[in-house]
Amino acid sequence: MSIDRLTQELAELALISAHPTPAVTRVLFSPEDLAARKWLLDKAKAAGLLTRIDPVGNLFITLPGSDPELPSIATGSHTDAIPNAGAFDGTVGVLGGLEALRRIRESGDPPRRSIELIMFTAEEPTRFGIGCLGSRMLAGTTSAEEARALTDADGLKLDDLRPPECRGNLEDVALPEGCYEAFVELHIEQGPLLEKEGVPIGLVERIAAPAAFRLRFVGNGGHAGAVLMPDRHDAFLAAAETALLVERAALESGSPDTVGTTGVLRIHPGAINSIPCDVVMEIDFRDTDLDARERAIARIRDGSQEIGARRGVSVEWNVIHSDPPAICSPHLLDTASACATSLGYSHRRMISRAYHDSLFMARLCPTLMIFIPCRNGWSHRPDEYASPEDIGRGVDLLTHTLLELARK
Ligand code: HGY
Ligand code: MN
Ligand code: MN
Repeated sequence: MSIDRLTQELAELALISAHPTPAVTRVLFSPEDLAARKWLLDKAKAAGLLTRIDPVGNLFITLPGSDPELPSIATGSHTDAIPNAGAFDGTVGVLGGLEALRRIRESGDPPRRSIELIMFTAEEPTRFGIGCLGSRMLAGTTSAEEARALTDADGLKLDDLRPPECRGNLEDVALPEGCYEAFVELHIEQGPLLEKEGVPIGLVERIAAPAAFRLRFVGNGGHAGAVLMPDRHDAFLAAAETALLVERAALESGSPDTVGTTGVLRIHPGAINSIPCDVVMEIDFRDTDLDARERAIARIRDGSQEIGARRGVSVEWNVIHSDPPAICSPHLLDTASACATSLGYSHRRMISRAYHDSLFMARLCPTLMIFIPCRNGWSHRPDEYASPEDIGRGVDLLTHTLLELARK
């Protein structure tokens, strides 16, 4: 089956970006995000599929089954992109899912269960500092009230940003458990394993548990020339020492999968001749081993207080989110493995170190992720790349797996 249509669409979507190609930037409810949503809905309608949008902006594209009362089979991913990202993170799962639905519809043999493609709102944390907002709300992990309280760097809230077509009641987003029979997400690996081993397909058993924290350091500030070093309470240096502790706690956690990143730092007043008096720092910390993660985080939290006390800087610790890892469905793993074997695709079981909407869909129904290789394992950068051949195998397997699940 030709992959040209999908390859062409991935290239088209990549051009809907706040930054010039090859960079891709599409932040929640930015003009580019809204344009990408409209582009996708137009594609879905042109394919004769049903579409709807929920109050937080999750898009649902449905291929009705012959027995529509049965719980549907779902697939999906995201099209939002962090600043200076690539063309394949998330989009392979959304456009690959659209391609699968079109192929099934074009086969003329309707599935028994309806198959629903979901484009999740805000998988990336860029706008509000929390990832997977759309799937968290579908799973009821984030309430409407918590979502309304979120503010972006400009103080804007969800209700300031939601486009007219998403104007419904946020309380209506959450879905009941069992609403879907299964959920399968196709995604690039965002790691080097599959390419290194020359294996075209990864079947994900566990999705790492992400936790994120916002720290605020408040010191005395002052004139960069007039305040002598022993008299300083420099908020940035307390943050810098804490960032190094994040690295050490991850390296010394006792688990090879622990990763810690200080990716956001805001310094006030941010003038070259003024000592930083107020610094906000955001930490992303993950592991598939929850105990190892929690031990390392406790070390960072206690250490940051010790650093602040020693430097005369106050330290505020806020949890942005702290989620348990997801375990994928053994039944779905076996189903996809049998489909891959029938297609002649070698495959391996593995973990996901990135988080995905599957992390929250796993709270609603049996869930599986299918990975394909990406060049050098690179992702979240403009030179992120997945070949048409690898994407084609991923879509073949996704299509066969969805069909297999939808016929039961
Ligand atoms: O950060 C992640 O793991 C995902 O790409 N948002
Ligand atoms: Mn991403
Ligand atoms: Mn992603």
